[in-house]
Amino acid sequence: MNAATPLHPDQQAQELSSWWMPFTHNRYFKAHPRMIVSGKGAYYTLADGRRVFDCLSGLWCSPLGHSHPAIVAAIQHQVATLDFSPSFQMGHPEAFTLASRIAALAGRPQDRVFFVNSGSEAVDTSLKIAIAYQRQRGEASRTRIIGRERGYHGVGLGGISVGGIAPNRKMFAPLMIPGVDHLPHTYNPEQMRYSRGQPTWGLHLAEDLERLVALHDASTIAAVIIEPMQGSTGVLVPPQGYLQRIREICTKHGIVLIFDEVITGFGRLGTPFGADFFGVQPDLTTFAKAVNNATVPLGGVIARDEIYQAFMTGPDYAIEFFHGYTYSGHPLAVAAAHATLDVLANEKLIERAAVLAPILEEAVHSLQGEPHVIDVRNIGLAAAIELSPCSGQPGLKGIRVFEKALDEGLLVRFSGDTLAVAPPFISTETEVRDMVGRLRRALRTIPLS
Ligand code: PXG
Ligand code: PLP
Repeated sequence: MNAATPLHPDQQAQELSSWWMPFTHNRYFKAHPRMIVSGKGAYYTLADGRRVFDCLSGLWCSPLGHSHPAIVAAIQHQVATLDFSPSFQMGHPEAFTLASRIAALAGRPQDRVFFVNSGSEAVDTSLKIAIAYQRQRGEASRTRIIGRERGYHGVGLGGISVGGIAPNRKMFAPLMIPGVDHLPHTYNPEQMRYSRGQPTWGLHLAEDLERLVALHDASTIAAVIIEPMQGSTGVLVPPQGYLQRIREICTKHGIVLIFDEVITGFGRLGTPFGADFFGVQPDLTTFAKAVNNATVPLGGVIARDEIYQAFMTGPDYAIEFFHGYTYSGHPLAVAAAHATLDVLANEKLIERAAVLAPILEEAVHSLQGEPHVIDVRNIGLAAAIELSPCSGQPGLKGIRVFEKALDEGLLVRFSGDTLAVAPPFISTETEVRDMVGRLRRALRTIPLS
């Protein structure tokens, strides 16, 4: 079928029925399909020929824009040279050099990098490393993991257990890992509405970690996992000093601190990692998405050298960590990541994200006072706009604004009644301002209800 040829509705329903789509209102979508057929730079082309600005860089993952020629060439070359190679007891050179480059970019060249294929796998891998590390160092009673309310850590069984988004959890209660507890989230609209960057209120919420330590005893707690900035739940920015305080408490009690940097890694805050932006270093860092501009699935965990070393016991011919995926270190994903890191450096795109950040901040906060808008939050090159829900129909306003924005030539992300934007680093200043201008028009055309 030619992607651009519209189908008869009956035929369409038939064509769309087989794919059970992820995180999608399947029935609504299949009745009102929205197809993307190509992408170039900061724009997607839809099946009806419309060109739309990619306001969320794909799903936070394509900051260099789509089909970047250097990345395309690298993948094409790689698939013709070595399309797959096993990574259990074998290796290919570029995976090793990529691991070194990622550790260096994180400013921790001694650290070790474990490759996986998604953020969810990165999270589950980090939890396994944390638990096993505690055992390796003689602290086997440390089995609890502390997550955070409203946290999103992917959809693996570990990730939903430590995550804090109710719909992702409620159906799966019997599968959850035991012993998990959660820190409170830090969002309080009364105290921080329309904050620019980090809110000044909320540092005391870090003390809840001390409360959890007092409740469970440090000897039962292996790790704390948090996103430096909660992206998926709508750009919840940590209060000033909060992450520093979490770090101090973890250090004091021998708790491994995991930063889930699946969204904040590789430049989204205008620094290589969120850890750099906030000046707080974790013990384990998860990454995925932007590591290779999302061209081929890739994720990973960066581990402090001392954590790696704790596993290096026993005979040297024995496997030290029983974990890995068929596609760990996949050659295509690795080649795409090398090309992505080259482009980030050559085109100075992390610096560019830092330059665009205040422009985005200025622009999105100008939406304060527009119809439906009840809060605006931002950090780095990311922002969220909170909409007043339609009475009795949460989520409907989000869909309405999303659809109007599409008519204005914008692909924004909505989750419930929250809109999120995280434009590509290659965007121009005009495109960033124009994105907000179009959003304003969309907001103004939707009836108040
Ligand atoms: N951790 C964090 C912090 C994430 O944001 C994951 C783990 C899971 O990654 P994978 O690759 O398994 O999806 C994520 C993913 C959105 C959105 O619109 C966010 C994510 C994924 C899809 C959409 O906010 N975050
Ligand atoms: N299920 C079966 C039956 C398998 O053989 C494997 C891998 O060999 C897996 C699941 C895991 O697949 P992956 O390594 O791609 O995560």
